[in-house]
Amino acid sequence: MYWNKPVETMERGMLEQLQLERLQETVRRVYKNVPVYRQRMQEKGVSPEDIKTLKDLRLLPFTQKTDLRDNYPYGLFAAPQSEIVRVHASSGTTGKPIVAGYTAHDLQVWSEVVARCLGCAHVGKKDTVQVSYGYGLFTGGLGLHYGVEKVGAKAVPTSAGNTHRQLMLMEDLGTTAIACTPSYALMIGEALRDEGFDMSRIKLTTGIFGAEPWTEGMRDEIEKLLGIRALDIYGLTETIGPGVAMECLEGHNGLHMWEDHFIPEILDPDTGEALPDGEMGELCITTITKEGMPTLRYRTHDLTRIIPEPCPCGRTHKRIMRLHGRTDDMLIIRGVNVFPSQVEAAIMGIPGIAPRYLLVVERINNLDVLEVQVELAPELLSDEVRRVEQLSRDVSRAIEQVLGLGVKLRLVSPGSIERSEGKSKRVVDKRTALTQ
Ligand code: DLL
Repeated sequence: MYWNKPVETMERGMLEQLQLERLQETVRRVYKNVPVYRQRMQEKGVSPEDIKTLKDLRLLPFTQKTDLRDNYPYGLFAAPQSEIVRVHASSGTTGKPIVAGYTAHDLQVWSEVVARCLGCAHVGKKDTVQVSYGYGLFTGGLGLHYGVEKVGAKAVPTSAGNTHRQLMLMEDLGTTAIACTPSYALMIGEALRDEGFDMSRIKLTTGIFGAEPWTEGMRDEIEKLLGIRALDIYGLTETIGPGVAMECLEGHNGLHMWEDHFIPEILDPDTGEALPDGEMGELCITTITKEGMPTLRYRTHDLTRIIPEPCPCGRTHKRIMRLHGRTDDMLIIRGVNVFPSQVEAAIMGIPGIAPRYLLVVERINNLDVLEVQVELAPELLSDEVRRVEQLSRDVSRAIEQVLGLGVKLRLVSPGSIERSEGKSKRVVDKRTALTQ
């Protein structure tokens, strides 16, 4: 079992000293190499020399997803392009994705933190791990993959989808652990049951689930269906990908954040003021070892709290509570991040379409289905059937291209999407499993 004991159980004083040194180095690096950070720091009257203690983190400017969008694709990179060996991407708030870059050292760090996560789940050399997160620009597949190899387990890179083949391989290869989104785990569990697989030939013991919100209720259901222990893994593209924090088997409550690589802060989402440990607020993360694209005080918009009590497992790295929701309107549909503003960007300017839309999300047979309702412009006569059909194809294609996700499109008659005097309602989320 992978267990970087000296680091994972490091005494707090030493850990904080290490964090300070790494923070200082990161701040020097971005100040020197990233004009946006330098300018922001100068505007706040802060220079790298002002970071004398960990508390001085609060002097630094925040980073937001919009900063990644505005500096697309490489503006926040802090290493020369010749040192970048990989990029990944995730949804931005409008048409373009956000891009993250990794140096060879960043990839080593990433494998290390994912390896620690697998260690938390007692996954090691004895295991065969089916990596059913998507491989590609999404960080889930490749992120888990290299961690699995680092712990010496056998990686089965099935990627997401093709459920029947997943089940066949699970049985034939003797898969003992699976990494995927919790909703896909439920689907797999149901398919195993419905397709009449002989459960005595399924060797699964452990699940590593994340990339979307899930609840204790969902955990119970997955554990029962698959006969496994289901553990929560957290991460985001902007800070590295999966592996920022992970539940351990001993604690089973709260996710250890690897504080020698990431510094967590909990903020009041409205004022941006730091809150004391134990209070619920927005998680803000500073990366302190990333070279390719370090992020200073990244506002995740994820809501959680720090659990101040030590964990029975002996790890000294602070735990965050299971993620509680978001402060913004980002939806996660089949593991893909979706902002309503992306749909708006896609449909704007298509002739015959009014800029009015509604996203309806449902979970049907444990699969998220996104219906997008878009209003036809009043001038479009509804008897022009061929025109409407063509329009329907154009609008679907425009939306699917921006989201990278299949949607069910419904063109609705002019004036039928509810108007509101205040903020317009863009989303109806009917997925009951997400209520905490
Ligand atoms: O979802 C990275 C990842 C891959 C994490 C595989 C875990 C497993 P992004 O696509 O950038 O990265 O999405 C990041 O997903 O800000 C959260 O809102 C949400 N999220 C990730 N993990 C969890 C989790 C990957 N365990 C965004 N619980 C984050 C709840 C999660 N939400």
